[in-house]
Amino acid sequence: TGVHTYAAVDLGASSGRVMVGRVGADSLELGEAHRFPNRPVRLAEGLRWDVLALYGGVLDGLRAAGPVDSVGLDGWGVDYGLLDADGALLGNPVHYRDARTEGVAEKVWATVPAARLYAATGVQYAPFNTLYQLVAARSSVQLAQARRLLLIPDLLSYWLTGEQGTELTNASTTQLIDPRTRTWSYALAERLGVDLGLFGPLRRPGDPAGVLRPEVLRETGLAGPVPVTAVGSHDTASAVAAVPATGERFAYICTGTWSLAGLELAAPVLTEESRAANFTNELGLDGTVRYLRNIMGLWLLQECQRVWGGPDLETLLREAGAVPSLRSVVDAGDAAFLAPGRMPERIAAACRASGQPVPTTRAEVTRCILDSLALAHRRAVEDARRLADRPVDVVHLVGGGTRNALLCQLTADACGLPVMAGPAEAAALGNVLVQARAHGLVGDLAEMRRLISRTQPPVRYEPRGDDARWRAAEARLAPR
Ligand code: ADP
Ligand code: LRH
Repeated sequence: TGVHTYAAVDLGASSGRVMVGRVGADSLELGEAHRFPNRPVRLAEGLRWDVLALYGGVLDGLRAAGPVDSVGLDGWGVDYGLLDADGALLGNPVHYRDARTEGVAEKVWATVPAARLYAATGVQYAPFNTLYQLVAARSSVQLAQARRLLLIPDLLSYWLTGEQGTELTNASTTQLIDPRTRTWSYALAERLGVDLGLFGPLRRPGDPAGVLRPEVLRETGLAGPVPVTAVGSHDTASAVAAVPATGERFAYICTGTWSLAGLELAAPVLTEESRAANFTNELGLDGTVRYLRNIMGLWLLQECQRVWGGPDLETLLREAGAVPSLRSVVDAGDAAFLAPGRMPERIAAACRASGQPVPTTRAEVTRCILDSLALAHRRAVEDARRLADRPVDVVHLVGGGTRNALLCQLTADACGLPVMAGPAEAAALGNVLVQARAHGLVGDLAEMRRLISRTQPPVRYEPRGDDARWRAAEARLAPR
């Protein structure tokens, strides 16, 4: 029939899903085979991922997907599992929101100053960068016993195939890669006592990554051989690859648990000004650089929903839509919101501290979060185009947050630019198309994007022209 079928495993911080993409000469369809929650677990030793439950969800998803030509895996960045000499997992992978990295960066900077670290890796400061996690774990029994480190999507890929590797786009979130050479930063690792031998060989998106093991075929009812193909295994890399841009003058914002906002560039920006603005240079498909800033994202709302006992999201957003806009805003780029817990209180405290009205009802808190996210989107787009010296005519919004029409409209208003919203499952689409391309079905990145824009047309939001109000709201926050 000329139509090929690909399973995309996409592991987000809030849910995992197995999506099925059908790709033809000029067609692309995506369906959901299975979705499962990703619920971190707090143990006495700290916050951990329930990675076995995720693997179980992946197997269920592959069973539900049925026959496929290939499987690809992507997931959130920076975190990893350790394997012992027998290839068995050592403990539960540590969650990037765990407190073990508190104060670690400062210790690292005593050996390699922050400015040199940025010049060498282009990665923004975040306490959870893999580099800091490894330094935090330096004297742990587990790390001493470890013979292999696999980033989360690579770990699940290993369990499916028995083969080990380190996919490049996700490796770039470790802060151990040089974005100019696109390989390990050997000198830096040595200086900081990080053993690069722990990582498996680098793989690039499109590389073969093994075949499903016989036991996996039996458990999923699939008939082999089923190849696994390396994709942009950092979920943000896959999502950016699926931005349905038709021109070049676009900014993107991937909105899910995080908002990742920035530009696609041909080369990294490693200036001191860029470091001060906390922009990162992660690696994308085909030699591109994802020049972006991490913004707390819908995590702020997820955490409030948790405290409120899981109210209906649609009702909450409708009520928030009726609350007057921009009464109070918080800095959604502030790492103070990184840890879980007591989110409505922390947001109220931040409003109080900056002398703004304190949101009290759920609708007011939700409105404050959405206004604040839109404001952070504005700042990031503005900063990115200034720091990279690139024009921007349109903002593409992708990810689960595009299902939130209020957030899309507020982002258009705040940025003063048209917003093209969708697809919501961009990471899965990028994952599918890289597999399809590895099998000769689609062309370059621009062609992939045209195919997505034709088959999954985004929704357009026009800015409503109240720039002065957004500027005034911005002035209430601490200068960046
Ligand atoms: P991640 O991949 O980080 O787990 P997603 O991209 O799946 O995140 O986005 C999840 C977020 O999308 C949710 O926290 C929620 O705020 C938003 N979202 C999902 N579905 C809807 C919906 N039907 N209406 C409004 N917002 C939604
Ligand atoms: C989004 C994401 C983001 C990383 C964070 C840890 O899911 O991969 O790009 O910074 O998780």
